[in-house]
Amino acid sequence: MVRVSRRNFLKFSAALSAAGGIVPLDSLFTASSAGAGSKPVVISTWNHGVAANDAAWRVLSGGGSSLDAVEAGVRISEGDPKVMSVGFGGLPDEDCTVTLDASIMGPNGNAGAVAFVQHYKHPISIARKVMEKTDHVMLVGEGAEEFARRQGFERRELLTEEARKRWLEWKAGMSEKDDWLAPAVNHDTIGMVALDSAGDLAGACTTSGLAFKIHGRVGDSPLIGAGMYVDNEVGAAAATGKGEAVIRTCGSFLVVEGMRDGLSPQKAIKRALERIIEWHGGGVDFQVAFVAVNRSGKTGALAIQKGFQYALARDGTNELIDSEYLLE
Ligand code: SD4
Repeated sequence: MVRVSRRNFLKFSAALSAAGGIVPLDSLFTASSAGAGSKPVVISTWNHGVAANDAAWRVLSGGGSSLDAVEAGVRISEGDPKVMSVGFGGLPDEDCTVTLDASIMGPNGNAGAVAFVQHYKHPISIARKVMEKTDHVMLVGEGAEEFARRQGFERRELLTEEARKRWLEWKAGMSEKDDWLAPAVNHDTIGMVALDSAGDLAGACTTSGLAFKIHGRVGDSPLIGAGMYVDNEVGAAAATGKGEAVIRTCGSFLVVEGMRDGLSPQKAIKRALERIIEWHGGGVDFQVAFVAVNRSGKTGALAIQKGFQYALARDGTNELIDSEYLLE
């Protein structure tokens, strides 16, 4: 059963508060995921998406490109040590090493990605360099880091004291009966998709992946078509949640293909999530959620389980919204 969303927090853009404007609640509701499309618009995953949207909106409202907007947006989460699932301060893997994955895709169909990056705070910007400076799409590990160094990125330690403390607590609670199949403790990857005033789409996705994962594990976020996908003729989508389930089903590509079939972003996400649930035998206990936008600026967001939130910025508003979800 699809749950009706509840808006528990409203954040107005600098422009609105500067104007001293109080926006009637009803008018905010019409700017919801079910509302009519408009541009520019940006939608991103989780509560830290609000700050990320603010940065993206500054680019979009100044007439900037969706590609610049999504990069600027997710860099906020990457740089914030309090966001413990993305970038600097992200939770480490089982060996206490922080490894980052990211992907970016623009309106011309070009894409860039990096995975298993250990010493650079902004993998999304390295991914963009891969897209723009090479004819490759993806670099991983040492090769990605060497490329970043040559591009002038600053090398640094990503593990914060707080993240190390969480790792120590996790380690202390481990027993030999433990495996890596237990539900992951963090699902806070930032995925962001945007439509600019010129009508062009872009997407970005960046993460430290599942906390305490096996050293070397890479999830969906850096995989074009899984963690994020853009087709400028159709729409864009980005994923959060259990990466393995998203990889197996080419999740974001599936959402975009749903829109190509004529579905609204919301219905396209629903169809993709139903496929994931079905694919995994029905009653699943993991979380997967998508955000999406189509060419006309209509947005969608939906999760398998309760608890997912997304941030939506358009028309001078930036709201954090409790997502609809599919399973009880
Ligand atoms: C991954 N999808 O690496 C990511 C994890 C995550 O919110 O936390 N998503 O599988």
